[in-house]
Amino acid sequence: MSVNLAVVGATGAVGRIVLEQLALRKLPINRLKLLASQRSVGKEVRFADETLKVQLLEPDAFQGIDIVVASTPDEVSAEFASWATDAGAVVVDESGYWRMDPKVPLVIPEVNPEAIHDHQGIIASPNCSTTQMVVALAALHRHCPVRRVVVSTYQATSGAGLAGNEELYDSTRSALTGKTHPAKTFQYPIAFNLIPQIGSEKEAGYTSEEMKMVYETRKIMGDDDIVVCPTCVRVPVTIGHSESILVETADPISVDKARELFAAAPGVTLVDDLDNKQYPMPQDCEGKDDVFVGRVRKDLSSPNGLAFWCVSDNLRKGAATNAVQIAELLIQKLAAASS
Ligand code: 11C
Repeated sequence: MSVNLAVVGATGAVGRIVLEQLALRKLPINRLKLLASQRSVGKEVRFADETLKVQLLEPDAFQGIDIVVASTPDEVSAEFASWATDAGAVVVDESGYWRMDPKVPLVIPEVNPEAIHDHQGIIASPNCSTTQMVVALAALHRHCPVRRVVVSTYQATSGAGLAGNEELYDSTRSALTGKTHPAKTFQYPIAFNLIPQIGSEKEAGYTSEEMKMVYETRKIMGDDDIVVCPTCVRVPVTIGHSESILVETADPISVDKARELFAAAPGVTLVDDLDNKQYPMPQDCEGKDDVFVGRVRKDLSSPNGLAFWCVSDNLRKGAATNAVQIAELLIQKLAAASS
């Protein structure tokens, strides 16, 4: 079977990769519609062998559409989602707006694919820093329940969209020529710097980005007893979020067993050979769909603890790839229902 699919936010940093993924993964698309705000209307975008024109995101835009893949700011998603669901489409939404709504499944296909069956028109895709951590944690959790996580992130500027990368380039050029570049997207100049704030203050001294890692992890893993203590940091890297993760499980897991679990887990690639300087780095993970894990070792401070390093392309598995994988699951579900 083939579907009519709309991509909302097609000209953004993630939307462009959604289109690449749709073509690369050969989704059975009958009609593809590209939607965006007035600013992008009329822009031409290549898809496979075609050139498509971006159309206006408006209430009537979803007639005849089966599936929507959307990468927009929260407020845009809050407004358009009912236009799509009223027209009978299912929305795969990458914004943060719907994720914690109890009626909306929050899905990582390698972790909780069954959750898509409970949708009521909207399925949410998690925040990028949550997704890569949960794909890795799930490998351990299936063997022995995860109880506590302490995570520090090193997040790429593209997490803030195309403007984030522009600001890194501009502020780097300015710094190299002895000038100062005003920070707009980030709180401070990002060149040659680290900024320990992503998002706004949310609760108890944690930022909105950090609290996403707390709440989304529990919802996806279906376990409200998992406690997460995050620190999210913006770093001068364009693509690829990195995370230093300490995890405590209900019983100890040996390093060898953990490596075996990571190596066998869907969506995980293990790169772990310190003697030969082999570990994941953002440069090597850019443009790839997996979550990369390395530096697996015992947590010296806890008998049930393991430490590891985790890197993934935040625009791919962290955003576009995960959403397109959810669309694939929906198409399988539609095909099964129609056979
Ligand atoms: C960042 N993780 O790196 C954010 C971007 O909730 O989908 C994605 C925000 C979200 O800035």
